[in-house]
Amino acid sequence: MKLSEQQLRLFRDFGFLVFRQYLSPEEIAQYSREFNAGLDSWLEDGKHDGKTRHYASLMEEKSPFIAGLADDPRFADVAEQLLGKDVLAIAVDGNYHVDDTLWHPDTGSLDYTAVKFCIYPDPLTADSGALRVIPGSHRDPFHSQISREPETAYNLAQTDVPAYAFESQPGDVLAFNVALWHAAFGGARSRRQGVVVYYEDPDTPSARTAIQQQMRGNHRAFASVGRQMYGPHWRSIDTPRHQRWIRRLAELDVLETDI
Ligand SMILES: O=C(O)CCC(=O)C(=O)O
Repeated sequence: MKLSEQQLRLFRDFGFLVFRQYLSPEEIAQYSREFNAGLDSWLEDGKHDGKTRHYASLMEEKSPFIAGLADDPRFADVAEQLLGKDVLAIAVDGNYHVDDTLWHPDTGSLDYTAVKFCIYPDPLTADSGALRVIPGSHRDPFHSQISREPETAYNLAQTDVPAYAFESQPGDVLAFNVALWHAAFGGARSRRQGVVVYYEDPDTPSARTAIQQQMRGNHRAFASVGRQMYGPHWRSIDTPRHQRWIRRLAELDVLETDI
């Protein structure tokens, strides 16, 4: 799939892009099944209590279709075009969210670029947990000026920060630059969100260092719940591009956890 000049420009200038009905109804039905199977398999009694946010990797054998989306040209080729270079697939995972997600970007460093595709398998509106993004907030100086405390900084409630709300139907996908500020409000307990994340394949020392630092944090998060980030299923996906990702992560010394 080839993005148009306008789509690339929209992503560059505003930091996000919406793809309506990117996954077919059949695909989203399979996505939905595997999502629950994957997330529930990381729960002690196999059922989410709706009380605390629950996160699980979807790179495992319980969710082969979802894990395979990282290799799907609709995601991998598009990520390469959005970032304008080779990318590395970093994570495919899911969340049962339970509370509002307050305003934040996903990275503390602008030394590398990355894109996150968000898949919400249930219909969402602005007030029932749709992802909100602040257009253009992925780049400095705007990026660094925004406050995590809009109440104090701007006398605005979190929900009143000016933003675009990604109101969605199952099958819609939003891709955003991970430096973009985002939030979500009013979702139901166990609101489902899946993501596919790619980092740029670093070709400068500063990008490489920033990615290595970020990856250590990613591995630590997995280790804290007794899991390995990249298990046998993920490592065994046998496409040339996937195997190149694995080799490159190893070369960058970020395939394994060092803790
Ligand atoms: O609550 C949400 O849907 C947003 C989650 C989030 O912050 C993210 O995907 O980075």
